[in-house]
Amino acid sequence: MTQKELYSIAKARYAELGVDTDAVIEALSKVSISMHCWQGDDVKGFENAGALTGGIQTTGNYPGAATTPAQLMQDIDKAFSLIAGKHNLNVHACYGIYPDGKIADRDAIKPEHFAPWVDFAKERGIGLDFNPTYFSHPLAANGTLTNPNEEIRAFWIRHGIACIRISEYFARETGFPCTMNIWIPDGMKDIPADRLGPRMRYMDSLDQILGCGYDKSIVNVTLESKVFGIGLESYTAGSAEFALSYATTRGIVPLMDNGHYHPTELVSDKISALLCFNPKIALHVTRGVRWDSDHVVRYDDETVEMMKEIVRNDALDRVIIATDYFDASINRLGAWVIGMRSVQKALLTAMLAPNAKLKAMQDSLQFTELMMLQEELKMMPVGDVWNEFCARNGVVGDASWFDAVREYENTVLKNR
Ligand code: RNT
Ligand code: ZN
Repeated sequence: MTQKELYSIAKARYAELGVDTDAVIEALSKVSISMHCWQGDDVKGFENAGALTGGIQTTGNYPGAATTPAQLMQDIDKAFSLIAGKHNLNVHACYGIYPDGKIADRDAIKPEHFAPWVDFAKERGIGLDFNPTYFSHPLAANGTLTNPNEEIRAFWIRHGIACIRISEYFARETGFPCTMNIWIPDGMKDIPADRLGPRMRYMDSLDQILGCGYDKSIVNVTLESKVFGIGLESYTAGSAEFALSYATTRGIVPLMDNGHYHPTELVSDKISALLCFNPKIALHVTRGVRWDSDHVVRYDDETVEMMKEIVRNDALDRVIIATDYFDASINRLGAWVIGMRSVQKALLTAMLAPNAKLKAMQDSLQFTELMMLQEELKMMPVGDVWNEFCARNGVVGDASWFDAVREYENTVLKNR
């Protein structure tokens, strides 16, 4: 049977459930995910900063990591060519580009250092998102925005403001709003003597950064929480309660990274709670595995459940979806594409569910029927709709996308 025939059978089967697959494909084609640039080079950036710090870690030594802006951009292009739709690119502040080798310190970065990223985005008609980099820097060794040393704290406040200016520049130049996510690793390996002090300084630092005055109609500032980091096991200043309270009281956007909670806590359950109180929320979609919060996203139950919470609550325009993971043990391009396509597969699955019908079953207390239908839905031909979605967007739906990665590895990555 041809793909078209398989699709028309799937279309008919979903129609029996009241789901219009053509409408779903069209809706999914419009969903833009913010793809992180840092999967391509193990979060190294272009400042020759040395080791990755901040309690995050990449493991593995797969050959072919990008080491220059040109290589990273080439890899991003290749990855995008295997992912349906148009997506934002998410850039970290440590990815400034310095052709003369004169690297600007973090508090002195300027829009001009990111101009090649703007050119890249403009040429492809995509938006850019941004992140201050509060790690992998000598002054980050003992805290950034919580630092008890006022000079060091002021340095990092200046960094935050510099990043807001770059975010405004991104938005103005590309014509797409820019999401700027603040995450700091600040915390303690062992039991603190003072938990409140660092949090009060963090609050003040953030107030100073946001107080710089910026165009809120084009820059969405988000604040990401975390539960612990490597070497920061006992205390994290920017905990969930801190970040959420700060974001809601200051009118910025709370960001949940689903690798940043205790293992039995689920972000899929938190999305609706936050939607009650916030006009917008943001997600870092990742996969936590034991101590690591940054494994490559897969098409697993929790990813699907998170996407269901966005889709069935009609919140696609209220939830900023970004990826955040880094794996140096496999082909980095493969990691990008697998993760992005997994988020899309999860979104597709959520969109193909008869959500109104399921909700009505819950409200009328038909719990056995609800469980039955939720399970039966798992056997529906989502793959045939996926293939059609990919075909309509000019990319391959099946595993043959990987041929392009293999070829790229043999012709480009192996020569690095
Ligand atoms: C770290 C956070 C943060 C980083 C990026 C590189 O635990 O998830 O989002 O992954 O800023
Ligand atoms: Zn994150």
